Amino acid sequence: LVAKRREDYRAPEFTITDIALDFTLDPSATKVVSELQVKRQDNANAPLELDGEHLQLLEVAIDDLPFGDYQQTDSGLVLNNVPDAFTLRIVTQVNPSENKALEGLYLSNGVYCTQCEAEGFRRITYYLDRPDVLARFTVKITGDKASLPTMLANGNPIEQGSNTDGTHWILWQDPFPKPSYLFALVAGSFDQLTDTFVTQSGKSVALELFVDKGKRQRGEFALEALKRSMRWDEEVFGLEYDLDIYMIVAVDFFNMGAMENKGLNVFNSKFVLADQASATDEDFFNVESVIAHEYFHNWTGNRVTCRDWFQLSLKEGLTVFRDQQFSSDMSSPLSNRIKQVRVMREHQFAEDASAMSHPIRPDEVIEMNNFYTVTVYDKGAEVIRMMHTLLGAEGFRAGMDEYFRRHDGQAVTCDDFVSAMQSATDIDLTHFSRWYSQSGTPRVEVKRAYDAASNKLTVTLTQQNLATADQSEKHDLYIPLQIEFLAADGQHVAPDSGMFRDNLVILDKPVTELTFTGKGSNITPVALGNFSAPVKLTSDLTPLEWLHTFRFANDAFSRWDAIQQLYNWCIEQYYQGSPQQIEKVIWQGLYEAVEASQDNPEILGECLVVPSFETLCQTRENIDVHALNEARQTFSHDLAEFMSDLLLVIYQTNQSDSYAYEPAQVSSRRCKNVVLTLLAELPLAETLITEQFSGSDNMSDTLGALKAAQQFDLVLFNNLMNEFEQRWRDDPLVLDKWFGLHATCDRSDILAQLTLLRQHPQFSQQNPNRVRAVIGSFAFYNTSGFHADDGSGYRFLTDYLLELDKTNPQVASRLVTPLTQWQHFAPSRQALMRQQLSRLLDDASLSKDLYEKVSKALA
Ligand code: B3K
Ligand code: ZN
Repeated sequence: LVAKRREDYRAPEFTITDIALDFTLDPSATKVVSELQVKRQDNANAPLELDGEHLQLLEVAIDDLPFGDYQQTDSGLVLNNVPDAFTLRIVTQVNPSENKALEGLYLSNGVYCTQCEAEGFRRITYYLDRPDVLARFTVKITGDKASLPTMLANGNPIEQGSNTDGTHWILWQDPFPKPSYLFALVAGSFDQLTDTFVTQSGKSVALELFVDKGKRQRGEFALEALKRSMRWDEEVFGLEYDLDIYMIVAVDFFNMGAMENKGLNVFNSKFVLADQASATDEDFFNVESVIAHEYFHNWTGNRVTCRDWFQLSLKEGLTVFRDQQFSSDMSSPLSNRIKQVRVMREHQFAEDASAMSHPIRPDEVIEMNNFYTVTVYDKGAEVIRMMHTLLGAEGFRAGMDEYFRRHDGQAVTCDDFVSAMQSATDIDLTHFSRWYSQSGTPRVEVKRAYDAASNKLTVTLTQQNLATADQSEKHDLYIPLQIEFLAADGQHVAPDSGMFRDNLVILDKPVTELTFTGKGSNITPVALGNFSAPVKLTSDLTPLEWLHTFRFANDAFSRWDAIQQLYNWCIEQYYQGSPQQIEKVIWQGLYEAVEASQDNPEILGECLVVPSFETLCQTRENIDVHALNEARQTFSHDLAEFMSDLLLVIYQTNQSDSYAYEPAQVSSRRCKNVVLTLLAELPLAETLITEQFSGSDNMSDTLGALKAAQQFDLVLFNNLMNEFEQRWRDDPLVLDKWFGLHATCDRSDILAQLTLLRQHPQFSQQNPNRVRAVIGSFAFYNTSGFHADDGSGYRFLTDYLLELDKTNPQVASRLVTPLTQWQHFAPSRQALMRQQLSRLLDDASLSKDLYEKVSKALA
């Protein structure tokens, strides 16, 4: 298997201006007639090489005459001696019911649907399946009238009719030329929600949401979220929707979250369906942000798309940034920012420290589906955010306007984006753009030195870019570091010079120095405000200075982060076996910090979350997993004990009468449930847990009680879980929460439990949501079970992946991630993990998805 390289990009030799598709739907033999208008792009005499996989070829004709001068290969069809411009007719047959990879055309509970990004269209017909070939699509669908009353494709329906054999047909036309990855077809029987949105220029858009029969009410929130997204994009970016219809379909079998197909988004039902009884606040949040994300793609992704897949962050990083800004406007900037930073510290830093490390614009790819990563998406969004910080909101908007002015209707590169942004202000982005090509997490160190003779304090900011698995040579980056300085009395002080702007310093070389003259030695630098750059920060702050930061910093994120840093330091003392290093004044300081925040449930709730095990791993090497996990738990226990009276008060004050999904309630509920998890360390929690469980009128509180019970004691946990199962046994989406809780339980017989879960009537290996709920939860979040000392957790995952890879390599390849991230652990554990990776690599039929990750992890 050879990797494709970014630098090998070549413009296509042919293009396709128009495509007419004609589908005759049948579960095992769907016929696809494709008529392409093909044009040669260069003068060479090259053959036409079309992509195609898992297709049965029935017919080829050029300009209405049968054509025989072609070869079928493993990866497609090569047509020799073709004219410079011609009509190519290709008839293929596919088998949707056997398609368990859920790429191309497949069946989800009887619903026909498609997933084409990145390279799934080639499983539908032979085509130039690459994003820089943009064609106008018309799509005719014929299907059984009774079982498939709804038949959808991109654009507008222009004609329909019935046949005498019980089938009906419909013709869709999409006026916007698009790459094949944005094609979609859906056919099935649904409940439908409809609405209208009037755009800022007065155009009326029909909104249509399709959900499983009986689930209409659960779709209402998503439809409202869609309207909020449409309005927001007009207000903030001046971007209006461009078709007459916007359709969203929810399906149960889906490999990822959702897909932004032009005018016809297909969604994992998990990101559409939500109501008070069945969805948590977090579910509501996710529904709204994924709805927004896919909607925002209509401009950043669809109107302007990627030239090639190495440029994926062009659309994904930018669209994630846009959905983050939207979410933050809809709810609260602070908790949103914390959520985003948790993803970076838990998952993206881990990826960058592993063999899968890659720049946000990768250079080498074997299987493109492996690169829909936290690096491309979330670090990509951080890079866009840094541009936003540097250019300011206005400059950023001007750059975006210029980007659309230059590139609407085109397939472009990340460089094109940066150059449009560059044109908006005087700020030179040349050095900055290295963030696109360099992988790895930079380290930034903050150190102070005081010279008494001159009464001068020097703050030294050092950046260090260490080699990663994919790149040995590194360069200095252009890092915008938000920073403030606190004097001993909590007042702010400013350095002598050297700031880019108020509170912003640029680190563009290995060492940057800021000096303070005549202000004494006692100055606390508060660096990385608002997480202004995706870096790992170390500093010489003392525990008491973290508390000082919490009290006096202006930046709310920095205040939260100060407490996180302090927790990290405390846990380290436990880990080193000397918790007595944590002096009384520190415990007391933490108590006071919590006490002082009582009227702000938002920051309070976030501050009472102890850093996750995964986050703790990112700043340590040679980790003893169980010792670190235990250190974290013991610290949590002691913290809960130390402030139990206060926690009880907070728990009692944060009760709301009747449920609403609105920011103040969400913060307060979160605060209450975070407190309950901490209290679950103590015997007094039992009544609180059972009472919350039985009195709950919403899924957030129910799940909060279950999580606390899981922490508290197995007997209570099992009782409540049984009750929960009785209530929700026929609701797979809700039952996923139940599966996930069982799979993350800290118990010695966890593997037997997992076996039982796999035998549960609602479990299905074909359904990615179920697989992620059971196997994914275990591998990613069951620290004690997955990392069992005898390697049984690793073996369990490997056994499972060997099976799953045969049907759904894309999902298998996601789930292997924890096994590939062995770098931070002690050598003996690394060996156990690598041993299982070798078992995977030994499988001769391993998919290229798994092969790419496993071979890198073993290199
Ligand atoms: N663009 C899709 C992701 C496609 C993943 C293909 N393996 C969803 C999104 O990012 O909006
Ligand atoms: Zn996206």
